[in-house]
Amino acid sequence: MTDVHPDVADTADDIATMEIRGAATIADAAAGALAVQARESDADSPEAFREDLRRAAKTLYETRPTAVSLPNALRFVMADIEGDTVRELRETAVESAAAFQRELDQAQARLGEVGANRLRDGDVVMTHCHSTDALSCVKAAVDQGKHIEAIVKETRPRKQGHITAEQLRDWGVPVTMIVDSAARRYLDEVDHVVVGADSIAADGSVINKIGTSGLAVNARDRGVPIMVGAQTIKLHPDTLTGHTVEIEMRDEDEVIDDVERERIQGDPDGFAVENPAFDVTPPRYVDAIVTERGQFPPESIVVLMRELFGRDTARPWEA
Ligand code: RI2
Repeated sequence: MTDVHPDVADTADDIATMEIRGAATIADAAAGALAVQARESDADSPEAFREDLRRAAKTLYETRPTAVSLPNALRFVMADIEGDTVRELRETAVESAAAFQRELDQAQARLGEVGANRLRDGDVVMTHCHSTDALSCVKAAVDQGKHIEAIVKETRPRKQGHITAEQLRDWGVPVTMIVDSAARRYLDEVDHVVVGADSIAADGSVINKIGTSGLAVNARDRGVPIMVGAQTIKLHPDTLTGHTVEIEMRDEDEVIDDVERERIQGDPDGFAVENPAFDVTPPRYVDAIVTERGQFPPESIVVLMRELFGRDTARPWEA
């Protein structure tokens, strides 16, 4: 049994440590890594080649299995690998990964056009975390000549809001950065909350960076519409068959380091820290889920999910 290609191991590491992050970026990287494994595999039989790919997929899958775009990317790429020879298998694998990456690329631009139609000239948006899908809606609106301003939530613990702020500023969108707990105070000045999704469940629940659900509840209370930008790669097919979405718990060091712990507590025992990465926003707090296939009320997303995934929730990374 050979190891996975070093590029696959590197990609897996980068996904695990969040060097590579954001659902679409993760999916793109996973597809790219499978293509490398396919190109570089020295398997001498179709069975060995398939096993090589399966192990690469498993290595990638195990990094952040709760980010659904990752298993969806693996499913998509692996589903189109066909042939009776290593050469055919290799070619179809490389082509399948490339087709997936092309589709992913176009999906975001299409989604952005749809989301931009919801934004009017002069609107102020509030963002949470960093989502390329959500930002594509703002970018498309700016490209349409609309003046958009942004209130950007910092998004603890990893502060990905800073990435959002920098990106928006580079597009000429005036940005005001706030700490997470200031969100409610600023909602009166906001026309749309625009967030992304890590995954979407069959009932229209949105799983996104921790803090999204609290923001959505506050926004609903203030009458501010909530738009979720999410490519269909974010749809979680396992939820069609009753599975729930597992919430990733990340290392407590992201919240508090040992020095700080020691300073506050003196003795780190009896002082627990929890660090859930995501939370679940129920569909009643979401106005629209914007995808590359159009805008959906959250309750109807199940129709799109069935159309795209059927009832097939293949797990090609399993032996
Ligand atoms: P895109 C991020 O999670 C955020 O929760 C963001 O909304 C979501 O991924 C989607 O990102 P993390 O990967 O695919 O930072 O829209 O944990 O870029």
